[in-house]
Formats: sequence, C-alpha cells, structure tokens
Amino acid sequence: MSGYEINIDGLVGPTHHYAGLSFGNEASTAHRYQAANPKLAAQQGLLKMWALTEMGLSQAVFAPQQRPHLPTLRQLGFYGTTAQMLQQAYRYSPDLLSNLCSGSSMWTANAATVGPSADSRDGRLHFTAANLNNKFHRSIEHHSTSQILAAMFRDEEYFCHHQALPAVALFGDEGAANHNRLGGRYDRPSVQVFVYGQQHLGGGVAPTRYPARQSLEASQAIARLHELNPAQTVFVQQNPAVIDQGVFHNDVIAVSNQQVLFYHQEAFLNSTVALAEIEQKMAALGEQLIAIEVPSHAVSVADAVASYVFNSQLISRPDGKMSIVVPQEATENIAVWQYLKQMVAADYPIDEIKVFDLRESMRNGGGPACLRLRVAVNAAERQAMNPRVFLTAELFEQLNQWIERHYRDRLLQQDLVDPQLLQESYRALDELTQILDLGSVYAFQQL
Ligand code: SUG
Repeated sequence: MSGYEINIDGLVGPTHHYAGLSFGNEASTAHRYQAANPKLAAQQGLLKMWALTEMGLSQAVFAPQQRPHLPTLRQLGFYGTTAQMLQQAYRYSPDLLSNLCSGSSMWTANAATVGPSADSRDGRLHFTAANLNNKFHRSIEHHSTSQILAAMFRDEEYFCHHQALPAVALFGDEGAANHNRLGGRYDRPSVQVFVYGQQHLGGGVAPTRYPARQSLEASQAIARLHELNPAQTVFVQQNPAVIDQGVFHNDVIAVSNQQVLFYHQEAFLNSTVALAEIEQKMAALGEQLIAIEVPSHAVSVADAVASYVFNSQLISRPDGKMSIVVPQEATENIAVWQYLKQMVAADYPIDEIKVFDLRESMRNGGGPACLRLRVAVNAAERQAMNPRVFLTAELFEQLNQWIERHYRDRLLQQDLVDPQLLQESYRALDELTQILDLGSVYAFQQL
C-alpha cells in the first residue's frame, strides 16, 4: 500500500477583488482598488489544477465561501433586507464591505493544518482549521472551512476535525502555509516542521514593521491536537527580518516535498540549529534531508518576494522525479530564473520547471503554493474521501462551464453593493455544492 499527496486547490470565488486588506503582504497593498477579473482568476486556477491532474497527480477542488458574509453583516448591526444591509455597510465604509466580500478563501494553504495519520498517536488524519486571526477578512473563514473539510473528509473512523484555536494573537494561526513535512513516502512517519513568526509567552525577537501572523503557541497547540510525537516535531522561528520585507507566511520563503527542503538562506532565525534538528530527526526515521539553500547573493529576499519563487509547489511525479511549479513572475526575474535553470540542471531530484499564469491571484499575494492544501493520505483514507471533489476530465469540463455561466469578468469595490452580485454568487455556490456533493455546507448562512 503506497501513499499519496492530494493537492486541494481553492476555486476562486465570484467576488474576487483587490482591496488592499492584508498589511504586510505587499502585493495586496500595491494592487488596492484595481479592477479584478474573477472569471479569469477562476480559470487560471482551474488550469493549474488540470495540468497537475494530467501529470498523474491526485488533485481535488476546495469550494469557495459565500460572500458577502451575511452572518457578519448582521452581527455588526446592519439590518433589513439583503440589499439594505449591503447599502448600509457600503455607506458606512466601502472597505468594511470589502472585508465581508473578499475571495480570500481561495488560498487554501491557509485553510487548515493537516496532520497525516502516519504521524499521529491515534492513527487518524487530523485537520485544524486556521483562525486567521491577524486579518479581519480572513478571520471569518474558519467556520465554513471546517464545514467544507468535513464534507470532503466525512468518515470519523479515519478523519478527525478540530475547530480553530481561540481567536487571539497568542494563538494566531495561518494553517499549512507555515508547516512543512519532511520524510520519505507520504504514508510513512515523517518530521513535521512548524515555522512561527513570534513567541508570545516568554518573549523573544519579533518583526517590527509588519505583523508576525503565526505564533509559536498556536503551532504547539496544533502539534498537541494532532497527537504528534515530539521526536518527529520541530519548531523553527522564521527570521523576523524577512517578515519585515514582506514574507508574511513561511511559504513565501521555503517549500518542501518528501526529503527536499528548498529555502532561502535568510528564511529561518537560527538556520544552522534548525536544519541540524530536522536532519537528525529525519535520520532517526531512516531518511536523509536534501537541503537546497538559495544564497542571498544569488537571489535576494526582495527577488524572492517579487517573483514568489519559493511559493512554488514541489511535486513528485509518477516517474519518481520532482517538478517545481512556479508562477510566471519567476521567469521574469533574471536572478531567479537563472537560479532555477541551474537548479534543475544540477544533481537534485527536481528536474523540471512548470510555469503557470496565476496573475489574478498573484496580485493579491497568492502564488501556486498558496492556492493549495496538501493532504498526505494512505490508500484507505483516499478511498474514504468524498469522491466527487477529485478533478477528472468531466469535472474540469463541468467547472469551466460553471465559471462561464456565473462569473463576471470585471469587479471593482463599488460593485460589491450590487444585490445582483450576491444573487449571482449564491446561485453559483448552490450549484457547486451539488456538483461537488458537499451537502448543506452553506445552509447556516442562507438569506
Ligand atoms: O492572507 N491575501 C492573502 C494571501 C494569502 C497567501 N497565502 C499564502 N502565502 N499561503 C493574505 O494576505 C489580500 C486580499 C485583498 O487585499 O483584497 C489577501 O487576503
């Protein structure tokens, strides 16, 4: 019985737009209020999913969330009909309405942290929805995230779902974007590496310009919830200096797959110590770390942030070698492109570069790795999943038509007040829940 890595990509929702909501994420700030194209965004993401499916990988689809988020509008005291609530919120503050309409659930690397069964004491596959407490527009995602995950991974014999951690900075949690798993086969015990931005209890160094979104305390709570073995768990602090240069999640400066860790020289605070611990814990499992450290003189932190080269996907192909999936921006940066070409020519397991145009998502700070949640499963767990969420040629065709039918090709902040947009979006999601057999995941937020 062999293991699989399933990539679950977030389908971009119909209200995708640019509102500059994420302080510390420089792409989000730079594109504030520019016109977005939700239809193109959804198509670009779907094309990446399809390309990976065609490469023989297990690819699944994560449904977008209902936006505008009516429960929060009501919670904040807006009242009356839906159209009235939208009007009141827009008049009060267009930016507030943007928060409640953001398509940010597309970045499923932030949906949850996943603890594969091979690493947990109880032998179950664990999910903890991320509270995304640092940004208001993202803090309203976790309830639906949990429901969607439960509709994809229903069987309690195999799957264990934990609710998000308490919504305070002490337990700020951004999900799998700050989590790496290093080992051999996906269904064998591996070393889980939690990267945090700040330690709250007991202090320590912290960034000064931009916020550290992930706390050590949150990472430790997740390791407990997922019943991990301390001998296979490592906690590493991200270098606060790179957070201050726009590296708001660890997946903007490092990525891993199986034995390979591809990372920037400045990614971690005490890199040598951290790497030695990872290496030694992997060795105890009979695995050898392949560390690919990119030196600052070859690629600067600014180049890494501009190109999103580390926000790539490292994927194992059925022929045993690896491909690196990068955004088009990585080809446009001379230093980065040169480095990548040298890397695939060198004697590493990565021997192919796959380039995707994900510009709509990139303009909000979301590259290939942000768009996917990795779930390592064994054959029985794969079998127990909701089969309808896996991408097939038929589903690809169906989703293309669905996007064509329901999505607009231009969206600005002022369009969010249009009750028609809400109707279109809710109708689209109703249809999607049937296509993906998600049951009544959105029932709690009906009109
Ligand atoms: O949380 N951007 C997202 C991007 C998330 C990227 N994810 C990973 N690196 N894993 C964020 O900052 C911008 C929304 C706006 O400004 O309209 C936004 O939410």
